[in-house]
Amino acid sequence: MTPVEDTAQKIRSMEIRGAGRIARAGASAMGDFADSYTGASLEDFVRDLSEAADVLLASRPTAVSLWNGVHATMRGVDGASSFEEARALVSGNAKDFCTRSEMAVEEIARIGARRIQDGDVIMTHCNSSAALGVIKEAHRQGKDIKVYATESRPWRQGILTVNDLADAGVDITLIIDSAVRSVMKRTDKVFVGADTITSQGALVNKVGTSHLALAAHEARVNFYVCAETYKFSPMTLFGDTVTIEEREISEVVRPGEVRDNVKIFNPVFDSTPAAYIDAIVTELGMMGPGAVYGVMVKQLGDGIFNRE
Ligand code: RI2
Repeated sequence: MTPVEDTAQKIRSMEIRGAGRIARAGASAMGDFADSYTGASLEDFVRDLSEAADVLLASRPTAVSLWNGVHATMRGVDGASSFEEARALVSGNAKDFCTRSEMAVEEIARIGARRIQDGDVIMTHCNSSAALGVIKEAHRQGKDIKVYATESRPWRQGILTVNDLADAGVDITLIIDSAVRSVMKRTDKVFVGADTITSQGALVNKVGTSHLALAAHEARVNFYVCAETYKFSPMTLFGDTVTIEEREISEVVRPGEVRDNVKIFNPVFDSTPAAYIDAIVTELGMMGPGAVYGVMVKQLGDGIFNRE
């Protein structure tokens, strides 16, 4: 197995997971591919690089962060005049992307923590490093907060969340996913992460997120999304829809647990319309979902999403 295939396999099996982490892993794999490339022809390099990108992008379909991370590494390659120049570009772009990604998560923590007041009760879903960064920063600032975290079936990423927050000293309570609506009554704010944000400002995130949003809307609880701007999907500007990943039924039931003629449907993400989102916390600042379109158009103009 090549190192690129190894990274793709780790992403597919969820050994590497979380939209930001898979983006950095994809970008790093591209950088490593360039650094260790043994050929010397520009043409061969560009072709093989593109194949490596395809292998990585096939590993998980929903989080556009992976697409943006992988494509960020290829920026300028089409205009390179030599193999060495192209290799240096990919290697440098990969490091830049990872640095910018980590800085964005830290900036989101600082910006998002300002929305949290002393005494707030917060709910979160799944395991988002961006959302947890906000919560931990508020706690670090000495704000007295209490957090409810969902279990997040079937992968139970909520267990990672509660242990992380417990280690940070946050008052944390685990709830099962179906307790969301009743616990929303005692919640002040919801903070979740994002796998993809569409040009319409809709959020695609771990399945169950849309239930939190509906329950928050009903209970008049503010619903915040924490997302680096490389989770904005340029493809949705042109009308593409986001593919919702369906995973193995073995993630839902144990072998022999249900009759053979029981069908199992395991979509692992869902879509929350912009109408249920109060604000998106990005590294550029807080924005309403309606502002996403303008930011995407500017990013396209700046060539951030392009290879050139
Ligand atoms: P950060 C995760 O997906 C969750 O849906 C989470 O909300 C999102 O990525 C963003 O995570 P999965 O890989 O980038 O667990 O904020 O399927 O860490």
